[in-house]
Amino acid sequence: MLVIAALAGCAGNNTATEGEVDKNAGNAPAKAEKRIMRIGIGLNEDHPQFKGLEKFKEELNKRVDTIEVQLFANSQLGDDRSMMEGLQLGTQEGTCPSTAPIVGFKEEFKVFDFPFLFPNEEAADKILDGPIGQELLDSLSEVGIKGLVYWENGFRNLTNREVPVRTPEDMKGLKIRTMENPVHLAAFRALGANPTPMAFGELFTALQQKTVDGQENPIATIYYNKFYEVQGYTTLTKHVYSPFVFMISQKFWDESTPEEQDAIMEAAKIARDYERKLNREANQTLAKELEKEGMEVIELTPEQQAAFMEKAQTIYPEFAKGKVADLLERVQAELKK
Ligand code: KDG
Repeated sequence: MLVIAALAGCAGNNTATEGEVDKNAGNAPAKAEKRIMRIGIGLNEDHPQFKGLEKFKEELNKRVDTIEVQLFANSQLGDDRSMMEGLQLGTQEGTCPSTAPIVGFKEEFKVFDFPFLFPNEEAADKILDGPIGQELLDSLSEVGIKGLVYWENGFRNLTNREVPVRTPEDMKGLKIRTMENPVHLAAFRALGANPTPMAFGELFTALQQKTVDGQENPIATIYYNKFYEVQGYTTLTKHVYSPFVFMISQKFWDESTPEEQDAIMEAAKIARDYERKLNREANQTLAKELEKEGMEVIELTPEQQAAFMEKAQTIYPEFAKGKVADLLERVQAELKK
């Protein structure tokens, strides 16, 4: 409790004053204090996610001069879960996690974890940018978080150190790091692997020290985080589409003026379109670069991919329950239209 109280105490200090106001005290009117918006992510500065945040900062600066955005990559402010807790406490203002770790805060986000749900990015955009996606973003307010918009992480693929995986049988016994999410863990167990949850910031070292044999992430992350230095094979399983949620603390949002709120939302949307474009280009082009770095990149035949789909989807009944089942049905119905 003491730690929480101390952290919450710091939160009130998130303002900065522009210029040397003190020297002019009594002469010129003091310039308005800027509120600081600290945004942290797990990925690094090369990833489209960080470029998207830079775009957000630029666009926000064009619109208001009362907010100073500060960006932190490489889990400098913590992992996805602890950063979201920071948003709730008001000790950090923004972050952009994959939806998978959000299920610890709002179970309904599990709907995006069902393997092989979205056939392509456009189908994902349709759901995420439509009423279902909005409903889920709005529900975050109940846990002290303002969900702004969805950005893209992308279709996840398997990498591992030693086996050219082409069938679920090839994964037998492989120790695979997943995000902290029960649906992902179950799906990898169903595929025959030995999954273990871990924060992203610990992953490279775990691969290097062989604590785990493999992991799963979109191509852009595999490339920009240099996983090719410690992994031999990428199999293009595309087993799940990971959205990012760009989110800020409800406290920061509520303390913003209507003008600032409009500016935050507009900048977040412009940055979303920019980030998705960069990310799609990266996910299209970087497989070749992985090969140049010495990785074998395995493209599955439709039959091979169907074998992964069949096994992974056996977990649907276990997790399609209650509110999650209703959402899943609505997503599936919408995708059929
Ligand atoms: O910046 C986002 C990352 O923290 C994380 O969500 C990336 O997909 C990810 C993973 O595998 O943890």
